[in-house]
Amino acid sequence: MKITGIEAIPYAIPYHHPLKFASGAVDTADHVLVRIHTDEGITGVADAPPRPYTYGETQVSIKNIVEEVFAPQVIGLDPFDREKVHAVMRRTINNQVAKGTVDIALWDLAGRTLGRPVHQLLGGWTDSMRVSHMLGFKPAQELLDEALRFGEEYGITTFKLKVGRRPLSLDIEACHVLREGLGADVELYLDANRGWTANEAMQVLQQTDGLGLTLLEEPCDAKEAMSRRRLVEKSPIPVVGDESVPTAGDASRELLSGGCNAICIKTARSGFTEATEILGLCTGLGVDVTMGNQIDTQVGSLATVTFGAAHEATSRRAGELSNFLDMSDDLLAEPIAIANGRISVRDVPGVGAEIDGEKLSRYRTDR
Ligand code: MUC
Ligand code: MG
Repeated sequence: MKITGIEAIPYAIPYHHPLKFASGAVDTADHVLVRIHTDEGITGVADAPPRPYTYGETQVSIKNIVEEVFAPQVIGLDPFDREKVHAVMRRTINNQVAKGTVDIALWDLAGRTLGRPVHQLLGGWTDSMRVSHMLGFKPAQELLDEALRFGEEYGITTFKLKVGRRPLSLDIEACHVLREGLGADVELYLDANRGWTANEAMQVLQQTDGLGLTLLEEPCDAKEAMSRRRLVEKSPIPVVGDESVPTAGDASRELLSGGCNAICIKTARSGFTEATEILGLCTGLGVDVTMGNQIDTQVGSLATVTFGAAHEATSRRAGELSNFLDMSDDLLAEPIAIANGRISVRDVPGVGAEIDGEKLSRYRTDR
């Protein structure tokens, strides 16, 4: 079997509810759909969400790196020789989302060729994941209304609150209002996207003491190594590395240097192959993992469920899987359903992301 072509198709789908967070905001899914074609007529597909404020990649850079740099060196390889494709991609530094998307498309291709769901090829642990919903910047009462609505409509009982605002009182108030309004049984955790200093994060932890928050993600820039290490040592809850740990090397550096003591795995930037390496590091070291969301479409969210449900360690916590609900539309032919707070894997060959051709024609921006 041989790879005969790779397409990187830019498209844009507006959000009806933009998401705001400390490092940026999203009001349009200006993503890239990657399709890997083969001489057997089987095609693998995956979605790339550009996040310039997180990794420096843009829609244009992802399209170019995939089509102009990777494709010429990868065409002709057997898609099952994944390590050879990775050797090609390793020759270009960074560009994690472009690389992760190619990797997921290869796994999709493998599943479709073998006639097996990729969640089984990866591990086959379970058939669904509990959903955590991400709450962006909003006044405290609106955050509570949104959380209550998601609890009622979808059965979601875990919420990640975007924080990292100044004055700190904005986020501290939001934590108190959410806990008061949602009750003790709902899980709440924080993600500051590097918005604070380590010392500010410490103040927030002190002033939210007793609220039962479970995790604190990227409180400050991981490059502020000394103060961040002090925070990790003193924090009563795990400090999660997210954008500081896109690769297995980054994860080991941050864990070993005390920059974090839990890891957020995102398939959008690590693919399934590097996500497996990161997961192995974490389980080996006894470190908790979360399945994060790169503000993914339904195509991307399906990839996260596929990886998360495949392993025991990634299924323990709720995965961040519901941002697509804020989009006005999607490319997935059969929409994802959230029932009783859970999303199921698809028991079809591959990852299960069948693309609606008419919608792709409508939203693609290159024609
Ligand atoms: C997250 O967990 O940080 C926001 C920026 C980004 O790159 O991902 C999102 C969610
Ligand atoms: Mg994060």
